[in-house]
Amino acid sequence: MITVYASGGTRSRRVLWTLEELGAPYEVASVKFPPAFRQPDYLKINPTGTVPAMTDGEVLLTESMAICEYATRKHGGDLVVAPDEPGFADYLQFLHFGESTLTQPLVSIVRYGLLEPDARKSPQVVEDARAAFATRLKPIAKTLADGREFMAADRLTLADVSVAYAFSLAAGVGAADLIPAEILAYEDRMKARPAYQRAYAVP
Ligand SMILES: N[C@@H](CCC(=O)N[C@@H](CS)C(=O)NCC(=O)O)C(=O)O
Repeated sequence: MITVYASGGTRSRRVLWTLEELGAPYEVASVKFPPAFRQPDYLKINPTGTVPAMTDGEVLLTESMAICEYATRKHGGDLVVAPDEPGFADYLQFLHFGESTLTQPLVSIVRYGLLEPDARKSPQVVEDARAAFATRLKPIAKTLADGREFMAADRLTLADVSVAYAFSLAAGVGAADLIPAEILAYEDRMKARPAYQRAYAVP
């Protein structure tokens, strides 16, 4: 049985959304956020203190998209795209872009705009991060400009799970104003999915 160590509003949402789409059995272990300060015993499971983490028997994974891929490969389902399918390159690009490029400026906003004590907050870092996020939305808008419903392969894939989380985080950190209408329409399509709603409702 998969156990997901999760905190509401975090990248745990990607994992829960994937598991809900797959209909895979899992249990949630709630972790108080930020874990390193509010739940130090969690460091015995994940020494980096980040969420999500996943255990499945002896297996431990601590990268959200690795957990999503693990669950998909283990439980079947068409959330991954094979090399011989149309959309494989877009799938790979946005699977990684969502975490490595799109989410990163938002992390700076979380830290230097919200979490740090006032003396360490930095309006300059937040401004720079907002600008970076706005720039990094451009490849998404360009890709969606052909009228596609999903990021790749004409169906929901882990590429959507990866990028859509960034939009929900942007809303949570006051950066939704940077997201153009066509991307918000895409996000609305994701939000309309019952599995998304079940996953994002987990506190
Ligand atoms: N690349 C990792 C990043 C994990 C991560 O940084 N999670 C954040 C919450 S969304 C966290 O736990 N931050 C607390 C900390 O860095 O101490 C993933 O995709 O799972």
